[in-house]
Parts: sequence; structure tokens; C-alpha cells
Amino acid sequence: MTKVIKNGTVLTADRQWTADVLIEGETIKQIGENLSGDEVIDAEGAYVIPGGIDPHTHLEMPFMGTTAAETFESGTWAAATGGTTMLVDFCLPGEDGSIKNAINEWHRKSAPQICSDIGYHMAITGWNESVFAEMKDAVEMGVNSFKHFMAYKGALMIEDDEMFASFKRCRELGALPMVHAENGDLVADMQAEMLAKGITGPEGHAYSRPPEFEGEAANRAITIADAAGTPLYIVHVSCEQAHEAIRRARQKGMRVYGEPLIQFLTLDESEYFHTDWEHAARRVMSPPFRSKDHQDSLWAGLQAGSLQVVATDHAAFTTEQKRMGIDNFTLIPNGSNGLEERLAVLWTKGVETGRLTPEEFVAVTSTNVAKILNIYPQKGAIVEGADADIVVWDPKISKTISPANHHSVLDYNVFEGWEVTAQARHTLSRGEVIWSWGQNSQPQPGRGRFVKRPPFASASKALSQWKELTAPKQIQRDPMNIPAGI
Ligand code: DUC
Ligand code: ZN
Ligand code: ZN
Ligand code: ZN
Repeated sequence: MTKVIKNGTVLTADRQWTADVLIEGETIKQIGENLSGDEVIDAEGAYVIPGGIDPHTHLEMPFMGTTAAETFESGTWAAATGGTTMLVDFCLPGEDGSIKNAINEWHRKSAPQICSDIGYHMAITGWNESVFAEMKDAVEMGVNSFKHFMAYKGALMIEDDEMFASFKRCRELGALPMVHAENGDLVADMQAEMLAKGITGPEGHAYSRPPEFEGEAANRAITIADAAGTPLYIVHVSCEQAHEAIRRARQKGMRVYGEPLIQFLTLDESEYFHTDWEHAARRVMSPPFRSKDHQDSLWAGLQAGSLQVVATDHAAFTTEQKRMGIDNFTLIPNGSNGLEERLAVLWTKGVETGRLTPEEFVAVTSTNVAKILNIYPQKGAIVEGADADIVVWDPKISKTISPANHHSVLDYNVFEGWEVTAQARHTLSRGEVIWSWGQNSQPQPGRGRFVKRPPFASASKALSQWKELTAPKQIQRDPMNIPAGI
């Protein structure tokens, strides 16, 4: 059984050209002119792009006294309708602290539900011998990246010595360390200060997490990664301070990657000063949205290549869940949506405005993610032999974003009312059409697969020049040769 996507413009991270794409079973068989197959998918007037990969989601995550409302089923389905064919979800250890058990628990939850493919990152929330040992099990189970929270004091936060130990372990295992960069000690203090001043609303969230706290943590994580000799992936980069730290590290030769979110590129801090509490609370996430200057810095980073991917940190909490923090902003579950809207909003605000080329759009939504997470070219590519995760991306379908027409379980949408100018006409996951514009028929839950991501082949050579200069030397001393006068 073959399918052919005909008459479209194949658009990759490198170039665009007119070609048909022939799919046999789950993979791409051939790319060329005048191809034929058992079934024809029309791509006239549209681009044929590698399916989006969202490197950062939190589906059904237990967090801040509740559980994220987006399920693996609704999340992967919503993603598919928006042109995203794979997501990488963050796996958190349970009460027993076991990494292996946590991964198995994520499999138990996700396997019967997923409509498209997924991977995991594993969170390291403390340090001991069994964490050290089990990181190897995680890599063998196909999880080659470990996230460290430098914020959420008293809950997920990790200390610098623990992070250093974990990064060194990542180096041994060929795994990629990641950080949530915010100074959690200072955030906790500032939160208490805001509450003491009587600032209990969502604006207190923004005041207590300034960009300087993020920049400091980004610099600290980079120093730790440099000393450990590992690359580093900084999740949800929201501000110039963190971006600047990444630019500087890259200039020194370090492999430091930065991930702005679609929300940070397009929504700003004024949302937290909205007079409607619910409007503001629905947008509470960490780090918070920033000012326009920071947005410009993030766009510039995507253009210049100092920031490589665009994610969502999709952590969906309903209005009712957000109301847990009605009297105290520190109790508002942190998170916002974007899994379904990421591609359309980035196209509208990035490509349509001339900020990104169509090729850069593909790079930051798919190809770069696949490369950094070591699943390229199985994912993120339109080449012979790759998984047929393909989107027929139509730049002529416009839509007004609304909870009435989205596929997320959320009762609101942070992009509500926005007009977007492109949509997925068809989304294919390993050769199966799982979404067609105007049809709205959900694929079989459980058809998706967990994608094992292998360790990186060579230990990182991320050590900066600084490390070389400070390489220790043994000094030969003659104990008898004590200078006079001492
Ligand atoms: N930030 C959020 O806003 N939600 C989930 C976790 C995180 O770091
Ligand atoms: Zn500390
Ligand atoms: Zn985070
Ligand atoms: Zn996150």
C-alpha cells in the first residue's frame, strides 16, 4: 500500500522545490517528479514539510497540588491537528524517587492513549546513588536527556553540587542535560516579599520572577556544564539575559542550546496586569511572559541561530484549577497552552512578517529539534527512509483561534481571538493520515509509539578554553627547601 503526496512544494530546513513524495508503509520511499501510488494526497498550493516536533510538554503531569488537564490522548490529537507529529514529554519521579519506575509509569499512562509518536526527558530532582545508577537505565530505555529544575524550591529544585554530579553522569552516558533556569532561592524570597506587601494577584508572579533571576541561573548552569564537559539545553528561554548567556557560551565553543516558547515570542507581561483575574491567571507560567524588548531578542536569536528551537512547555490547567490561587498567586498552577497553535502562530507572526524564512520555520519547529535530541533523520526530515511524519501545510487556510474550535481539553486558549493564516491541510504520522482539515476524525488512541532516543555517540567536547587554561598541574616541591624567613 503506497501513498503519494502530489503537486506540493517540498519545504525542508535547507530549501524548497516542487516534488511528489511517495510513501510506502510507514516511511518515505522516494521523492521526485511524476510519482504514482495507490492513494493520492493533494498538496496543490501547499508546502510539504516534516511534521512538527514539540520538544517540551507536560501531559497529565502531577504538579503544584493538581494534575495537568491535557491527557496523552487529547494532547497528541490536538498536536496533530496543528501539524505536530511528535512531542517530547517530561517524566517526573514519583514518591519512591525511582527513575525506572517513573518511566514505566509514563508508559503506562501514555501507551493506550497516544495518537502520534512521543519521547521523554527525565527530570532529576535530587541526587543519590540510586539516581546515579538509574540514569543508565533511563538511557537504555531510550531516554537520553535529563532535566534539572533550578527553581520550585522545596519541591523540584536541585542544588548546584547535585547538578554538577548529574551533568558529569550525563557526560559518561552520552546524555544531554537540560535546565529550567531561574534562581529558585531568590524567587521564593521575592514571592514572600510580594505577599507581605499585599500583592496577591498574578502581577505578583511577574514581579517575583524578573529576567535577572533567569539570566543568573542560565549563566550558572552554563558554568556547571562547562566544568562537567557537557553540552547544555536551556528550556523555555524567555529573556535577553538568558539569551545573552547562551550567545556568549556558544562563542566560546560550547554546545549550548536555547529554546524560546511560542508564547514568549508573541505574548508579553501586560497580560498579568489584566483587570480580569482569570485572564491573567490563565497565563501564569514560569518563567513569566516578558516585555517587548525581550521578545525582540528571542526573534533575533532564532534568526541568528543563537536560539535553535521553538517549543510550548504545554502544561494545561483549566480555569477551575487556576482558581486554586485566587487569593495567592504562588498557588496558581504554572502553565499555559500552545501545543496545537505553535506552528500556525509561528508562521503568522514569524514567516508572514518576514522575521523567519520558511526554511528557518521548518528548522526551529522540527529539524533542529530532531538533531539536538538525536532522532534525526528518522524524524525531522523529508528524505528517503525517514518516518513519513509529514504535514501538508496550507498557507491559505486562515482561522480564528478559539476554545470553541480547538482540540485541547482546556476551557480557554491563551491565543484566543487571534487570526492565524496557515493550517495543516493533512497531517501524516508514519504514513497514516491522522488529520485532514474539515474532517475532524480522531485517529485510534494507542496507535502512537514511544521513540527511543539513543545516547550521543561521542562524549561531548564542550569544554571551553577556560577549562584548558585551568587544567591542574602537579607542582614538584622539595620539602627541605624552605626559603629563609618563612
Ligand atoms: N513551568 C511551567 O510554567 N509549567 C510547568 C513547569 C514549568 O517549569
Ligand atoms: Zn540553593
Ligand atoms: Zn520549566
Ligand atoms: Zn516545562
